[in-house]
Amino acid sequence: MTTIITYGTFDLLHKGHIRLLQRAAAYGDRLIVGLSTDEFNASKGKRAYTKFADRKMMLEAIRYVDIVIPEESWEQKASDIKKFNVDALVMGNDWAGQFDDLRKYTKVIYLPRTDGVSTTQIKNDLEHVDQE
Ligand code: C2G
Repeated sequence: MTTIITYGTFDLLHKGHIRLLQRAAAYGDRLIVGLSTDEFNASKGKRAYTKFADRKMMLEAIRYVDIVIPEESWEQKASDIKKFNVDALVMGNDWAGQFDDLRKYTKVIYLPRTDGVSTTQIKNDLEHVDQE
């Protein structure tokens, strides 16, 4: 049983998120997602539009996702890796190098981000839609 883990906020779910999950899942038999809680997002300087419970429900509905756990701190990754016997941590390459310290516990893979889409861009575009 090869276990992959990834972490994120996954707010306003879009194809960049889905493509990351799809590619991450392809590395193993099961994919665990550490989903940022609303409180942890605040510490990342982010405020998700969709609350944790609904983001969790939506991720669990994605065929590539097997387990969703709360991401409450930066430090939990090492213990998650041990607890779930993780074979690889997979993240988008906007995080390239940030988690190399975890190479002592597991493989660390950074995948190219999907160009042209981001939650921030969606929010900006919607703000400028002409009011009917
Ligand atoms: N992503 C992507 N392409 C995009 C947008 C996002 O591949 N166009 C990837 C990111 O690189 C990340 C994942 O999708 O691996 C989730 O992105 P976010 O929800 O923005 O997560 P982030 O805020 O980067 O949180 O401890 C790690 C953090 O929780 C990651």
